Amino acid sequence: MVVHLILSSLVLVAAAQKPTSSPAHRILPGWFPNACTLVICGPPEGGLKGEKQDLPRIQELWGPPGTPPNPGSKGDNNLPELESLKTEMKNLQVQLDTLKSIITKTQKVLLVPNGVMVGEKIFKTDGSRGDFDAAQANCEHMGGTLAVPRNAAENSALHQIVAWHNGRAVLGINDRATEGKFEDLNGQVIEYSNWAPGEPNNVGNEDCAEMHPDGKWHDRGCALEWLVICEF
Ligand SMILES: [Ca+2]
Ligand SMILES: [Ca+2]
Repeated sequence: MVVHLILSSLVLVAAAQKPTSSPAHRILPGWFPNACTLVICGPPEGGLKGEKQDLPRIQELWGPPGTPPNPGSKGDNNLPELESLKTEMKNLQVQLDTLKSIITKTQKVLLVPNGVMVGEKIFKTDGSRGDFDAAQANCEHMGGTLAVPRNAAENSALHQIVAWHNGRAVLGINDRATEGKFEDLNGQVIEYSNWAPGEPNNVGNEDCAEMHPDGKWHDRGCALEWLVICEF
């Protein structure tokens, strides 16, 4: 009799837990509310989606497994466009720098009207005077350098300013390093000169140069005082 009662109870419990077609959210008799069920599924027949069918495409783009993409692979299709953008940005930066330079020069010419423009260079003076080192320091303070004519046109432009002042102006050249070799302020031997006849003669150790009102150059001692003309 006891055995019969136990078997009957098991049959009732099993019947209560039999799955039905009822909605999943319905709490079935004998189930615990808020309990969880773990469902483990095997891979679908034919493999996971994108596993096998996408492999050739991936290998086409990136090469065989275990190898990094190379510059010639189809995965680098964006590289030429990227390089093109970089080049374009560099060109824009150059144009911007040029524009800034022109604006800066224009502002300086407006601030100091006693200037002459020749090519992309501007010679100007604020009327100050000084020896070679003071003149260079003054020009640097204004954002320029001491005037150095590089060709006949520049010499003519500088000559105009010197003639207006009817004086002598110091040039941004000297032969302090090597006697007889006149260099610009960057240490480069000058390629253009307009020395007066018999100059430079280094009389009494003359290592600097001045422009006379006739536009000709003379070497002179660097401690003399001249009209300061800067170039920008
Ligand atoms: Ca000399
Ligand atoms: Ca001389």
